[in-house]
Amino acid sequence: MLKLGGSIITDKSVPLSFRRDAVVALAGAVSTVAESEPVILVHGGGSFGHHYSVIHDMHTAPARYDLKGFCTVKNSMVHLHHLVLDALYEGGILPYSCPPSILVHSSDVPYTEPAAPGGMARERVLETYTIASSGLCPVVYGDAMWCGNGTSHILSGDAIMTMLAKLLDIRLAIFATDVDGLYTGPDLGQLIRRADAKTAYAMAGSGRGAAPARSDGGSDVTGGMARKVRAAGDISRMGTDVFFVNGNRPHRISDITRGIYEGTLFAGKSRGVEA
Ligand code: IP8
Repeated sequence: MLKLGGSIITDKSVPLSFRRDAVVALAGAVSTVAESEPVILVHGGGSFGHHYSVIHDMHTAPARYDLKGFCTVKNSMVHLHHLVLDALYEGGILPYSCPPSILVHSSDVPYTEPAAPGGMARERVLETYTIASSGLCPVVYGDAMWCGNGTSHILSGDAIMTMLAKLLDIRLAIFATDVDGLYTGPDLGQLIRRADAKTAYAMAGSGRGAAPARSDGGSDVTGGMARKVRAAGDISRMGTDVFFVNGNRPHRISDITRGIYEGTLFAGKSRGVEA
């Protein structure tokens, strides 16, 4: 399971800027993996969804957000998703679009994460594995979601990663961002090679389940790196190895599946991966 972060698929400093070449290159690396094992992709919102979420003041907590704003955010994600699908196809992947609204019951959309499995359309989630096993590659994305009773919210791709990991037996979970992994300090400092769930929760700062810090200069309504790290803690506690790697070096993603990594590992069960 691989999350393509918004910082990889878009230029977050320029609204509505898709990084087509980066996604095509990633698809090339991922397609080699998909030849030997099922792959599920999730992508973030970057300078599409987050750009409009900030403008329309939409967040992860359900509320009666302005409906025009809700539609604008959601439409921007459909637009980005379409661009991602085309670039994945060009790079050698056969993408199967899975809007999150088919995987989550709208009236049950949880607003605290990790999300409860009760909120998921279990059969649909299990079906993503069957689809991935058939040679297609399911592609899910963070989105603006209807919650019922006039409320909506932003569901991040990181929360989707946690939700999928709860129902599927995931071998590896990889978060591709625009840096080499996680570092000991804010000015990069030293790359952390290996950590565990406890460290993840400590690093996420505000503690498990608490409101995440804005780690992206206020332009990331879902909490940026803090939320990703918390998701890594939750997924690794389920027994899956979780990696943070630089998506601008696509071979690092395929290397992980061969037992070699350059990045940060949150160790689940030991699977013999070497630094
Ligand atoms: O980039 C957020 O997904 P994320 C999607 O994975 C929207 O947090 C609509 C902002």
